[in-house]
Amino acid sequence: MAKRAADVLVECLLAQGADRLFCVPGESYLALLDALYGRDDLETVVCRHEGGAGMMAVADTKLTGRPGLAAVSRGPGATNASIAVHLAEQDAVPLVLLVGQVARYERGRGAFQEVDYGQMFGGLAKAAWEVTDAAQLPEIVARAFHVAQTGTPGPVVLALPEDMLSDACGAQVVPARAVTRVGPDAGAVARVAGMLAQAERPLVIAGGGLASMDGRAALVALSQALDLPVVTTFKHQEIFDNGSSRFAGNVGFKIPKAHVDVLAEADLVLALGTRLGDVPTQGYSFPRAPVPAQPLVHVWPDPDVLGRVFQATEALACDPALFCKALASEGRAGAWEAWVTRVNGSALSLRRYQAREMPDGLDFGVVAAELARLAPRDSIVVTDSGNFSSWVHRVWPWDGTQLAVGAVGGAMGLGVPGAVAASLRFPERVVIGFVGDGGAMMTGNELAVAAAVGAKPRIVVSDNGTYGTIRLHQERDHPERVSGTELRNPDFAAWARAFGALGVTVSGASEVPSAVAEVLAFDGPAVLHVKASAEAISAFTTIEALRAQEQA
Ligand SMILES: Cc1ncc(C[n+]2csc(CCOP(=O)(O)OP(=O)(O)O)c2C)c(N)n1
Repeated sequence: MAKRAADVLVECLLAQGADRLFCVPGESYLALLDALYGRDDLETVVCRHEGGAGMMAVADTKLTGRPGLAAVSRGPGATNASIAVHLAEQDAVPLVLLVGQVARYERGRGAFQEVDYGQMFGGLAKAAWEVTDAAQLPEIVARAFHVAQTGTPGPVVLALPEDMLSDACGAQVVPARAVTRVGPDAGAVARVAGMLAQAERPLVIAGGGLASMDGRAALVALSQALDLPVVTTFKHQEIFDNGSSRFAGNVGFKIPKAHVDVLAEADLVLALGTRLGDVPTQGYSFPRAPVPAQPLVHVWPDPDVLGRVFQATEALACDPALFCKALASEGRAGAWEAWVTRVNGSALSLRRYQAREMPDGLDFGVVAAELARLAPRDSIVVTDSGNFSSWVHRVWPWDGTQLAVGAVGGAMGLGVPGAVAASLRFPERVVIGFVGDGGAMMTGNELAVAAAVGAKPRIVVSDNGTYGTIRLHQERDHPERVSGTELRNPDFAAWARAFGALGVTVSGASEVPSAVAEVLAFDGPAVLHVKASAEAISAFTTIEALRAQEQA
């Protein structure tokens, strides 16, 4: 009996190395679900919202380096999943999203839940193709995975007409194509070595393009060989040992100006594996756009990115890890111990944290610090987007070996599904998902998936009764006019228990050590509900201080 296209599709996905599909079902791809029936080589993880399914796939790719895979229904399923497509684009990680599509004879007729995905995802995805001929399915799947991983990695959407999936298909599986890693031009590396020989205060800005273990090793080797200080980009603090004498900090949000001023003393910047967006450049101020104040070496695999904003002295379209290796082999070009000590001292001053007594709840730093103290060193940290993560970034003992998942693109809702996906991928490790009360309620229903599949994320909810990040901006721009940022929350411990998870609430510092120990020791999904202070609005400031600044 001839195979269905859906059966061939499963074989194609396996050939690409896929082993897990996050999905919310839809009648538009029943044949695919049927082709997955009873298979254990391609696990189907049934999620509760397509945003959650997509976020799990994004987290999975961040942990494995292989493209994340999700399947959603047409129309509303696809629109729900679009947050993950946007995030994969912002974070430059490979994602393949399969979308059920109306039958071919219905296309263009305004059929039930019909969407033109090429248009819808046009500005978000690297590509969005509709497979109208089953005979071409293997070739298009192989291309989708390839495009997702090459150049600037990102999302690719495949729309699969419902009737096409049931067509007889005799096409052969197309094997995975190797992703070419382009090395640096030898002449350019020699010129960069020459620039280093002239420099007195060089600085490396290292981003997610070096997040693989191979990339991190190459970065460390470069930093050691040439004595280069390294500052990491937003949500990529994990890629370099924060205890190293060459650690120069993290250029995330709300970094104290004093530290940025020290970094800006650099007389040569090597931006490696980062696109240099507005966050790592602190609003395009350091390096300054479009013409930096100091010579800039920019290394990123995609030539389209280089030169788009910054006028680099040397722009190398190549694999950043291969660049690190090539430059390290050029040998040490100069001596700048005092500079390394200076930037490292400034970075370290930001990592020291003194918890504050607050009138309205716990300084979230108390909980983050206790988890940092007690959690196993190889714990995986997943952070949602929000101010609570400012404490995590500040107090976590990042040693360059840990895995971490966070949304560079700042999307809320990655925390809970990301932690579920991480726990599924690394069942033997402790996975801690930090979320705010805002993010927890966006995709927190995915806790039901943890219970269903035996994942054991430890979710830590900072319940400060506000969309704190926005409140901080609001207090800056419109002091004492709290509008649209307050939250009234459920009892998050009871909420956890409703999912079959452990639920523990802490409201005072003295309760924290035993609560943290209990949550870490629990053999199942758990929620630590932290009654957090809103006054302590971030790890760097308070509402009172913001208001005082405004008055001054
Ligand atoms: C999906 C999405 N919606 C809205 C925003 C805008 N936003 C950024 S942070 C934030 C508030 C986060 O609040 P919470 O999760 O409670 O954490 P907190 O900042 O209070 O620590 C909002 C609304 C966003 N980044 N993503």
